[in-house]
Amino acid sequence: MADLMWWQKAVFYQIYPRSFADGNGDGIGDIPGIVNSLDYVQDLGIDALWLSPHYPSPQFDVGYDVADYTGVDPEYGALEDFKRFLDGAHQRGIRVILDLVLNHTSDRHPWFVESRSSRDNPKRDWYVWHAGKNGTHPNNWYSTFGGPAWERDSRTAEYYYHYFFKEQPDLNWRNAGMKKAMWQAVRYWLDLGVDGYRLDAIGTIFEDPGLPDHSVPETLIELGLAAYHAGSEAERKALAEEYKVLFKYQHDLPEVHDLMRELRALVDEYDEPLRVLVGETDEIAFYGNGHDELHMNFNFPLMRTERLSPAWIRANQKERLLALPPGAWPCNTLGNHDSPRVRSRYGDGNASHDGALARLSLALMLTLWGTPFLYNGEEIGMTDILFDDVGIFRDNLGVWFYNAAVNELKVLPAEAVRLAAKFGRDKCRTPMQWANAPNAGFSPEGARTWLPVNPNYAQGVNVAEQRDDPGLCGRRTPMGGAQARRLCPHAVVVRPRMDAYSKASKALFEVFDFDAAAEGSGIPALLRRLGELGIGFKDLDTRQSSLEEIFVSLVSERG
Ligand SMILES: [Ca+2]
Ligand SMILES: [Ca+2]
Repeated sequence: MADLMWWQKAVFYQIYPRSFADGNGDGIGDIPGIVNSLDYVQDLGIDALWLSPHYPSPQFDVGYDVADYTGVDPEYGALEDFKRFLDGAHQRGIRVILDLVLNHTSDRHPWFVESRSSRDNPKRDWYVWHAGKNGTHPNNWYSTFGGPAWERDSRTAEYYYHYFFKEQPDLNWRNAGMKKAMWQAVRYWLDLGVDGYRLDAIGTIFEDPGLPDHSVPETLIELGLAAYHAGSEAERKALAEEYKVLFKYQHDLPEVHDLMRELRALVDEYDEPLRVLVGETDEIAFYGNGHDELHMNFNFPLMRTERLSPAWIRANQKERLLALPPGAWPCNTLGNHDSPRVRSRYGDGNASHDGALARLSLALMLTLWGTPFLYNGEEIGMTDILFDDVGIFRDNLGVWFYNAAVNELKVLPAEAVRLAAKFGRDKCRTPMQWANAPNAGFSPEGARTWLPVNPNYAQGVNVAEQRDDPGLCGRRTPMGGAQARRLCPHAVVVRPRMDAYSKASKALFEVFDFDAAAEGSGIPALLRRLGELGIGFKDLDTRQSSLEEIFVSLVSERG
C-alpha cells in the first residue's frame, strides 16, 4: 500500500464555512472559527478538508456566486486568516482543497461588470451573449434553478446565458483570455500551498454554440414536482432521463474533456506534494484514461435511493468499479451541502434505528473501496430541519420553488412551503452544533445566526455531549472509522464466500468485506476491528451481539 497517493488514503471532511464555526460572534461562520476548530478536526481522524467557497461573494447562491477568485470574503476573514488556517491544517498533517467554480461567476464580478458595459468591451466575449430571436430569448433552454436560461440586459439589448441563477452568468470557456485569467487564479492558491480543488458543476461548463431548442414538452417545475412524487426507482429513473434530454445541449459537451486535461496538466506541474482534483460529477468520463483528467469523481449514484440496502450497495459497487478505467480511484459520499442529511434521508423515522443507520452509513463510507467524503455535522448525526416560513429561507432555490409552486402550479402556500423546504438546501446548511448551549454553541447567546440552529442540539445532537460518548451517533464513529480506514484503505466488497451465514448476513458481509489479499486477513477482521474501536450500537448490546449480528439485525428490521 506504500504506493498509494495521499488522497487515496485520506478521509476527506467538507467544511461549509458559513455554518461551521463563528469566530467573531456575528452569527456567521468564518475562517478564524475554523482555525479554532482544527484540533477537533484532527481529533476526528480527518486527513483532508474540502472548504466550500470562501471567496468574496454577494451570497446569492451562498458562496457559489464568486466575485473574486483570489480573495477571501470579508464576512469570513482576511487572507492572513486563510494563511493561518492553511498553516494550522498542514501542521496537523491535514491537507486542504478549495472549491473551484468554473462555470460561472457572480454578476458582481468585475469581469461581468465590464462584459455587460458595452458590446465592444474587450471582456464582452468572456461570457455567453446572444441576440434575441423573434423578440424573445435566443432559444427555449432552462436555467436549472428555474425559468429561462437567458436574461435580457437592457444596456446592450442582448441576452446573457446563465445555467444557474441570473445572478450567476456563465463564463465563455471558448475565450482564451478568460481561460488564462482563470488559470492564474487556480495557480494563485496552489502557489500558496493549497492541495487541490473540488470542481463545482463541471458538466455545465460548455453548451452547444448552435443553440438548438430542446424537445421536452413538460416544464422544468412539472418535472421537478413529478420527481418529488415519484413512487418507484423506475419512475425516478425515467424522469432523470427526461431531465437529461431537457438539458442535453447544456451538459457534458465533449469539449469539457479537453479543458479538464489542460487543467490536470497545470495541476500536475505542482508536486511535493502532488495536488488533487475532485469533480462534482458522477460521469466516469471525467477520469479520462485514468491518469489525464480528474483524480476522482463522486460516486453519486450510491446516494440516489431512499434505502441503502445491501443489494443496492452491492449493485452500485459492481457497476461503478467495473466501469472505472485502469488506474482510476473511486470516491464515495452520502451527503454534502446540496443534499439531505444522511440521518434524515436513510433513516426510517424510528429514533433508535435512525441513529444506528446513520452510524452504519458512516461505517459504510469508511470501508468502501475508495476515498470517503464526509460532510460537517454528519459525525454527530445532525438532521435536516424544514423551516415553515419562506422568510427564513436563505437558499434562493427554495424561494424560487415556493414561488413557482404557488404561482404556476397553484399549490396552497402552506403546502408550497413544506415542499420548498424539502426541495431547498437550507435544511442541511444550519450551523454546526457544538454544545447544548444557546445557539448550539455556534455563536454566543443573543447573536442572530444566519440560519436558525436546529433545536435538537438540546437533545444530544452536539459535539460536546458526544465527545466521550459512543452514543447513538457518537463522535467515536468517524474517529474509529477513520482509524480503521487507515488500517485498510482497500476495504471492499463483493466477494461471495459466506455460505455459513443467512442471506442478509451474506449480503452485508459482501458489502463490508475487504480485500483480503491487500490485508492478509479474513473478512470479519475489519468488523472485529471496528468493534474493538467501540463502534457498536448503543441500543443493541455489543458485548452480547457480534457486530456482524448487529448489521444483520438492522437489515432484517429494514426488510
Ligand atoms: Ca463570524
Ligand atoms: Ca456553461
